[in-house]
Parts: sequence; structure tokens; C-alpha cells
Amino acid sequence: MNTEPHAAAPWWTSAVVYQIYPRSFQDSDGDGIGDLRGILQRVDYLAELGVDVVWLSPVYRSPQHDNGYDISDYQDIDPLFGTLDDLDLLTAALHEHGIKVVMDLVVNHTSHEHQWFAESRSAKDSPRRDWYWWRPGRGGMEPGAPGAEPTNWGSLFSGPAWEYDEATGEYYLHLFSREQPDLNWENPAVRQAIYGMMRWWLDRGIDGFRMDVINFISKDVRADGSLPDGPVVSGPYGDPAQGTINGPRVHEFLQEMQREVFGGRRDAVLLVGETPGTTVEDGLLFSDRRRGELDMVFTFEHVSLDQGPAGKFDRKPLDLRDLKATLGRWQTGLADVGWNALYWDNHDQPRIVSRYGDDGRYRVESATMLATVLHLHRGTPYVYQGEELAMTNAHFTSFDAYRDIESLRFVAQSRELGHLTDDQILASLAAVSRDNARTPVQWDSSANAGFTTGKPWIAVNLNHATINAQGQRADRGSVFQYYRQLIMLRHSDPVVQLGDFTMLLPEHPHIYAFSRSLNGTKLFVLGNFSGHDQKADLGQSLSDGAELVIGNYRAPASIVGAIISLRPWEALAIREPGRTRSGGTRP
Ligand code: TEU
Repeated sequence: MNTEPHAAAPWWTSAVVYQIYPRSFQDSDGDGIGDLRGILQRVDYLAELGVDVVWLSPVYRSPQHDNGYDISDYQDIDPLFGTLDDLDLLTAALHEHGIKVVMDLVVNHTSHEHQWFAESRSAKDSPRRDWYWWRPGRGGMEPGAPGAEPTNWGSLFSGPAWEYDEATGEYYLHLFSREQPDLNWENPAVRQAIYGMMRWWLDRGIDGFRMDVINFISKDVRADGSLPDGPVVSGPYGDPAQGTINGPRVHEFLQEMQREVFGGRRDAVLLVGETPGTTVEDGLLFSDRRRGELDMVFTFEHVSLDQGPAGKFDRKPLDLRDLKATLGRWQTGLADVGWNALYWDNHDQPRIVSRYGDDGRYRVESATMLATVLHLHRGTPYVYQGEELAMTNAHFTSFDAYRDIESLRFVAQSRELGHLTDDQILASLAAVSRDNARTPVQWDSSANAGFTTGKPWIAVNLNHATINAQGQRADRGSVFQYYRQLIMLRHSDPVVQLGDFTMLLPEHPHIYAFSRSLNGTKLFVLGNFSGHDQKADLGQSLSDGAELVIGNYRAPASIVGAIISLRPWEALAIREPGRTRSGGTRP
């Protein structure tokens, strides 16, 4: 129970983070790919929105097989995005507006074009051989033959997780694409090289890191150097999770990183870990400040509820009760220790308004309802570029529109396995491909939405004519303006920042309701996840002093005693000032 919070609370408990996917944000040189000078052009927009931190997805030198999540030089900028000077200019401009800059730290793997890997694969006795995971083929099998891989693990981008290297006669591990070999964190030289790189970036003035699949860095390696096969759940390969996720030394490595990298700068920076396959218990270990690891983590539980047994491309409808149970578990589990990172969207997830909302008739209502429910939870909200405009999924209808390596490898493997028709594959892509989040930001209704004067690397969503920043900045009732209100609330209201969370109506199939309370003040938050009128019985009538803090319908809500009637996709937040137990009005 939080009583005297303010003094002790870290800065990021009242902050909102904005994620930029530079490739799709703003192009400044007409090559159809967004860049750093493009972001510089939009700093005023970010300041107007009111965000406190900008998280930049990777801009480092990279062959771009996974759009930058395959880094060939950690201490240089890819010419596609600009130069180190451009990044310094952008950092300075954002700092001038009081906006911090968080870089993406991708150190579970490098690019196969990184100098470290080039040396490592050059010879079995290379001094950097042990910087990666090299293993001989499975005993008694022809190296390179299917099934001869050192373990039966599947890659997260389809196919086996091991690549055979003819030249040295061994396999290297890649949990993602073969162009992204995994680093061997068991090797202290690898860790020290990464810590040095991180200090270099902090010295350049950046304010923290979003750490890519950081809970994958410790593999479950046995004393004899072997690695365990995984259970074969669906498809031809074993699930690598048990041998690679939340491994035996992950917390040791993160605590060492704290000591080696941050020292006195710790409280000034933001450290958020991307941690697929992490439970609340793991989340507590990672974000308990006394353990000196991370500030918060991205769980995947709430964005996996509409996945069938065959994984992300196997769709099933969301049951709102599952969503409430999952997010509720993280709220209560990290209530007193630890902290939540709150997100619906990012560059790997389909757009939430198309996924859990209604991107047709009720696009504005469902987008603002989803934003209200998320932003008023206890934790740090993340806004992904375009989410503040209620941009929708791409609704591509042909294979040639897709660019994402994960999606293209899924298509190839599905066709190889022959268990899905092209229409079924296209339908899965339309629903969950990462490209849905990667169409260019829609700045205005002009050609290419004001993103580029050239040919965009991926198609601009045709609905940019009606869904764009220019229109919404000028429209008081827009989704953009609603996000500004939510962000101002996060900045000004201690109940929103630190209030205790209590889930309400957990079994209601269409309404997401909860309360936040601090020092006697209570905030009731309700969201209707359906396109129909719904009633919520709070079980206690609100006092006369209750006031509407924010709502996504212009006309006032209908509140009769304890019964609140919600219109399609309606959201409400009502403050109950210092209520007494007996439910009467304040003495
Ligand atoms: O994502 C890790 C990750 O788990 C996702 O790949 C996820 O499995 C999948 O995309 C869900 O659809 C991180 C980055 O966010 C992602 O962009 C990279 O592709 C990946 O790591 C490898 O660096």
C-alpha cells in the first residue's frame, strides 16, 4: 500500500515513452527510408504530444536483414539513417525539449557481418571463436544433413536455429535469422566488450537502453558444453525456450552489467528489458530495484492471448476475461516491488486498434478506449509511432507488399510444409505480420502521407487521406489530442502515477474496469471492449463529489447510482475524492 510515494518515486513513474521506428518515421533525403534528420524535423510534434522519452529502434550500421536488429557496428550509424553527428544533433534537440533518448541495445546477437563474427568464423582456433556458439554436428550424422544440428531447436524466424559452416565444419547458433548469430555471454571478454560499448553511448549523452531479448543471453549450457534439445510442440523443430529463455546466469549478467556500466548514472537512466516468455515472478526479479537489474520489462503475455497452439500466425479471438486476468496479475504481482512497462503496440505487433479494437466504424472510440485503459494502469506507458493517431493495420492483400523477414520466412516455411493455402497464409499475415506496424507514419493527406518525396520502402496505408497528424493536430476531438490529455494526466495526477490497482468486474465479458487509489482518493476506470451498449454495476454508488477526469465521448456518460452505462467502445475515468468507508459523502 503506497502512502508517502512522491519523494522516493523514480522519474519514470510519471513519464510516457514514445517509440520511433526510424525506417518508417520521417524521410529527409527522398530515398524512401526514414532517417535521423527526418526525426529532427518532427521534434516539435513530439514536444506537442508531451512525451518524456524517445526510444529509438536500431539506427546502427547494419546490413538490414532484420531492419537494424542485426548490427554490424555498435558504435556507428548506418548511412541509411545518417551519421553520429546527426544523432548528436537529434539528442541535443530532444534534450532541449526535456525529452530523454533511449537507444535499442541488441546484444543477444550481432549481424553475421560484424567484425567479431567474421573473425570467429574464420578458423576454429580464432581468438574470437568462443565469442559465438559453435558446435559440431550431432554424433553419427552427416554434418549439414537435416537433423544433424547440435540441438533440435527451431529459429523464431522459422527453420532450424543452427547454420552449418562448410569452411570450419561446425554449426553456429542463431535464435533469429542465420544473419543474426547469437553471442556467447558465457565468455567474459564478450561481456566486457558490450559494457564498454554501452559506456561509450552513455558518455555521448543518451539516457538509457531498451534491451532486445535480454532474457535470451544466458543459455542453459551443461558442464560438458552441450545444450539440451527442446520439446517438439508444433512443426518440425524443438522449442528452444527451456534452453535459452531466462537462463541460469541471466540475473548474474544483468547485475554485473549494472556494476560495470552505470555506477552513479543509474538513477538518471531508463533501462527496459524486452523479455519474451517471462512470467510475473521473473518480472519481479528483473525489476526489483533492490536487485540492481532493470527498471521494468516488456511482458508478452497480454499480446499472446489471441494466438493459437501453432504460434503467432495461428489466430484465435481474444477473450477479454483472459486479458484482465493477465494484466491484473502483473499489476498485483508488481504492486509493491518492481514496475510495469505498459504497451499495446510496437514494431513487432499488429496495430491494437485493428487487433483488440474496431478500425472501421468505431476506430476513434476504440483507439481512445484502449489508450485510456492502458495509460491509467500502474506503470510506464509506451506509445508506438502512429498509435497516437489510431493508425490501423496495413490491410495488404498481396504477398509482394510484405518486407518483414519473420513474415517472409513464415510464408516460405508454410509453403514448404504445404499445410496452409496461400489465402490462409495471406489472412494470417494481414492479421499479425509485423509489417502492419511498419507502414510509414501518416503526417498528412498528400502523396506518401508526407513521409517521403521518394518511393517508400513499404507501402503507405491508403487511409492516410483521412488518418493523419496534420488533421488531428488541428482537431480538438482527435485521437492525437486525447493522447495529449492522457499524457498530461500522467504528469499531473499522483493517483495515476502511483495509486494502488484493483481489478473490478473480472468476469464481465465486455467491460474492463479497475480502480486506482492513493491517500483516500480513488479513480474508477472503465472501458467497453464491444460495439454495443454495456452496463457496469460498481456495487456502490458514486458520491456527489465524484468528477469525470477523462472520457472519450463528448456527451456526458450515464451514471445512475452504482450503474454506469457505456456506449460502444466508451471509456471513462471518474475521480472519487477522499471517500469514507460507509459510502456516504465526505464528512
Ligand atoms: O523481438 C523479439 C521477439 O520476440 C519478437 O521477434 C517476437 O517473437 C516476434 O516478432 C513477435 O512477432 C526483438 C525485436 O523487437 C525484433 O524486432 C527483432 O526482430 C528480434 O528481437 C531480433 O532482434
